[in-house]
Amino acid sequence: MSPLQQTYTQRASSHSNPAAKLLLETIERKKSNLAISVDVTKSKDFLSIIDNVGPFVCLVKTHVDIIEDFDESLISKLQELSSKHDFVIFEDRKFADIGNTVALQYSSGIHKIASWSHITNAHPVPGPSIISGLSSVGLPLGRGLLLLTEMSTKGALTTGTYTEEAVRMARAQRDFVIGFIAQRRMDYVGLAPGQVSEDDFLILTPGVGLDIKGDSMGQQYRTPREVILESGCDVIIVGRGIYKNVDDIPNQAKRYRDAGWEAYLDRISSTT
Ligand code: 5BU
Repeated sequence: MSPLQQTYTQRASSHSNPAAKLLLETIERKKSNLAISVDVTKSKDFLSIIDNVGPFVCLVKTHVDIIEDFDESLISKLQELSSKHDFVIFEDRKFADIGNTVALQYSSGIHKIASWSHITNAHPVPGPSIISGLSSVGLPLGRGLLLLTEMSTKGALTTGTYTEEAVRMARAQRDFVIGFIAQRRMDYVGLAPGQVSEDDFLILTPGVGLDIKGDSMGQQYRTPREVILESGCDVIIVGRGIYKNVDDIPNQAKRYRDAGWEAYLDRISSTT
């Protein structure tokens, strides 16, 4: 059965990767397919936003390298919030180097991403060795990887055969690759017409906004309805749309959570 016809819970039971299972179960438990992207530079703001949106999100997406006053205690505080509010952690590191280097970047340095981030992501541009390198560190820890097969920005080069080859790479390493950062479902990409897909990849989608269509630096926004119902994606990733007005953060989080969940319920009822 296509992932489009299944509930998040049904899909959780067929995933063997612990990070994928955890995310799908969290989505259903919290009735939220909303991920917050917390792109702020001060630890205090970072933790405060997460504590405020925690009840409404299934996942918190981080860019730890932009935090100016980073130290290890930030990670313990993030983990405490993850237990308090029941959300999954995704460091949006976008690895893009040879296998040996990405394994070191993932495990070591100041951030030691693999030790705390359930999910991370990588550009497929170096070829399958980037997956093997990251998998050598992440798989024993029960982590999951998303490949970037499409980007939300104007003029992105992630199209055509690049996207197709990336999906092929993912199919070959299904134990660690749990899905894609993309703008639509990827299960059928690269298959011959009529060929049935056995895949259930998670699709996490940035470039989501309810009020504006983009920013001044090439970002493009679509609504939760377009992303979840029309394009069949699984998780909406929202950043500034939620936290740009500091006094309204919980309200905006709730608004995006409701819009994402309603679009999912409509999708399930229209395909079953
Ligand atoms: P925004 O404030 O909702 O525009 O933030 C979007 C986030 O998603 C930001 O952290 C980006 O780094 C991230 N992102 C994106 O916007 N588009 C992409 O194609 C990818 C990541 Br990949």
